[in-house]
Amino acid sequence: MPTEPMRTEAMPTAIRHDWTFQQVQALFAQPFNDLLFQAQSVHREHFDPNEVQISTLLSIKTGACPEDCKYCPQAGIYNTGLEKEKLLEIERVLVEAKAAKNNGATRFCMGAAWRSPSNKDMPQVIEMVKDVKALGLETCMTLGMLTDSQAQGLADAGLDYYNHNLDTSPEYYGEVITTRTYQDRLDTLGSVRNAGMKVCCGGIVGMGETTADRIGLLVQLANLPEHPESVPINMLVKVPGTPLENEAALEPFEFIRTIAVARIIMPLSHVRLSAGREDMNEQMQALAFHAGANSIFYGEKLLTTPNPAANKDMQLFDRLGIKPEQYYSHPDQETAMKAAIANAESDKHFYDAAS
Ligand code: SAM
Ligand code: DTB
Ligand code: SF4
Repeated sequence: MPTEPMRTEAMPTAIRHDWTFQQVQALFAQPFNDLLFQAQSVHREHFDPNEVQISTLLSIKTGACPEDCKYCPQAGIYNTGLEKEKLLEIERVLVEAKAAKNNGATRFCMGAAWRSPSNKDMPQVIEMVKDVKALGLETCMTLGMLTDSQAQGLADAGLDYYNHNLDTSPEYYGEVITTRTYQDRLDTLGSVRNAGMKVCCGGIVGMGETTADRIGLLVQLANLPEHPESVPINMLVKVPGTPLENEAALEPFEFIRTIAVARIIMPLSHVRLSAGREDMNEQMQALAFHAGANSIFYGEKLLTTPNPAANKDMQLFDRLGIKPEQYYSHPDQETAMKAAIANAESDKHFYDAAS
């Protein structure tokens, strides 16, 4: 009986866009150690296993969103007690971007609680892209649905990445969002690609979906015409006032399996351990890195909810021997990381051996 040839260093995992549900299900169903070994092996074909890319988020327009995403504290129809804010002034954005850079981030991601940007807001947003980029940071935005011409305007301004998530499987999607369709999201991803920007696209787990839905999401992502360069895997942040506030927690190993399968089927993508790290202990985060996650959101706030303190992350990196990506080529970042570690060490109350 013919057998599959053994994969060697000289035969990297193929980049495929024809994954079937059954194939991805089989990856998921492997014994945990086999899955992690495979994920770590694929990871090492393309990445330094001890480097993690770090991005800092800023909400540039907060709350009062007209959409009904059931997970989201910014949807205007849920009472989450969030202070709404209009589009931030450019000066304020630049203060935050400079602080992110000084803390060692290499990418600055700006998010707005919009269904889609209005053409009236585009000039201000475009100026933000140009000015943040001029600081020497990579730029990312997530503003909702885009038309082709809005996407082109952002690309022309130099925007490096556009984040637009598929969130879940096509089958579960309607349980979570009713005000825009899955196809709307795919269309925006098409506009972003056509405009020449890099795509950041992933989803959320822990919303009450099944394993089949998590598989369905990953199949969608891997079968896009090109794999997203960045794949954020968010663990639901359960915000009081949202319809998903009492959702049962996802089993931690199921979360790690999701990361591992994303790594295997999108070998060249950065897989981001995204929202939800406040609810993960250090061991779980270390397992996620072992499963092939190689990007995080860094800084004490996501868009509106808390994220681990920067010095706590740097201390964890230090203990795991992880370096921020581009650490060696950015002297600023090396200085920032050393300062953050020193700060963490003099601030021992952040170190909780039980966590
Ligand atoms: N309004 C734009 C949109 O939806 O495309 C951009 C901002 S929106 C907050 C960006 C992404 O954040 C969502 O697609 C979702 O994946 C993620 N997100 C929002 N609330 C979350 C939560 N409570 N837990 C985890 N991820 C969340
Ligand atoms: C992504 O996938 N996760 C980020 C970013 N893209 C924009 C947002 C997470 C938001 C978590 C809830 C909040 O802080 O409002
Ligand atoms: Fe609005 Fe985006 Fe939140 Fe949905 S996820 S409610 S579109 S801010």
